[in-house]
Amino acid sequence: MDFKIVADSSADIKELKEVPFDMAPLSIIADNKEFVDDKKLDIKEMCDFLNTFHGKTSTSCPNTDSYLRAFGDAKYIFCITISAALSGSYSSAVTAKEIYEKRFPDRKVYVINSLSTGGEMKLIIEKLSSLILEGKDYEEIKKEIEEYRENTTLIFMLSSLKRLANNGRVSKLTAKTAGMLSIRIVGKASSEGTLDLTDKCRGEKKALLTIFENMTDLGYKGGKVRISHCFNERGAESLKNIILTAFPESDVEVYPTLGLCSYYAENGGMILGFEK
Ligand code: X90
Repeated sequence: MDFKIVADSSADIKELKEVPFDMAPLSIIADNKEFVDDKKLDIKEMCDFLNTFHGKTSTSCPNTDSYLRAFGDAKYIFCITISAALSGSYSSAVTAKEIYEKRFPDRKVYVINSLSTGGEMKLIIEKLSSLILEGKDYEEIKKEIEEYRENTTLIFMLSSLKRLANNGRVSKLTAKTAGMLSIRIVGKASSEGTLDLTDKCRGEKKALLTIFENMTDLGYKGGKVRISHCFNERGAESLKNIILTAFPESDVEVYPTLGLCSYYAENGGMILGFEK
């Protein structure tokens, strides 16, 4: 096949059936220990380590070489990254594209800044995959994927904003409002690809109902939903049930976050991408 899909590891996807796929891993760093968010990473072990580690931790985006490795030798590549407003991943991918296209003038890379992460990236990847399997050409796929993206969005629920605040992705002041036992912060991806915190809920049950309300306010009508969670299968399944009760025909998948999203969402967190 001439096509390949590449995504950074924030998409929470290790492999894809039917269409060639590779991921460019981000890394989680604690002192001199580095957790590379690839297929081999033991997420439970990393989370257990980080939850008892008191030193400084941070993350880093894939470098250009890691994108070039993921591109392999494909003719047409669709490469999707976490929001450029949150990470340098997009800019590494763009540099890799420039090098790749210069080196191989008959090959093409289309880089997509998802303005999002997690489940919304997964939806875009699933759509790319079906367009490729339908036999659409490179230019048609570019056009159709941009149209599709207008109808997807992302909501998240977090019980702590500690790591997001420590790494400068939300303000420390905002982070203080979370972190209280039983408080759940609900938010969405803004149109600029930043975190927009919308609700502070007492208890997870209330937070899940708020998520569903926000979904319908944003235009959810029973389309696909992709929910990744950090050790909160129960919460994610409850949300799935709320959605299925209202929209019994909808296609809802629940699965665990990989390393990068586990680090930022922290235990109990969940991220959901859905079609509006
Ligand atoms: O380059 C890097 O070091 C990666 C930095 C990533 C920072 C934020 C990741 C957040 C993941 C939290 C909820 C999702 C919010 C998405 C809004 C666009 C998970």
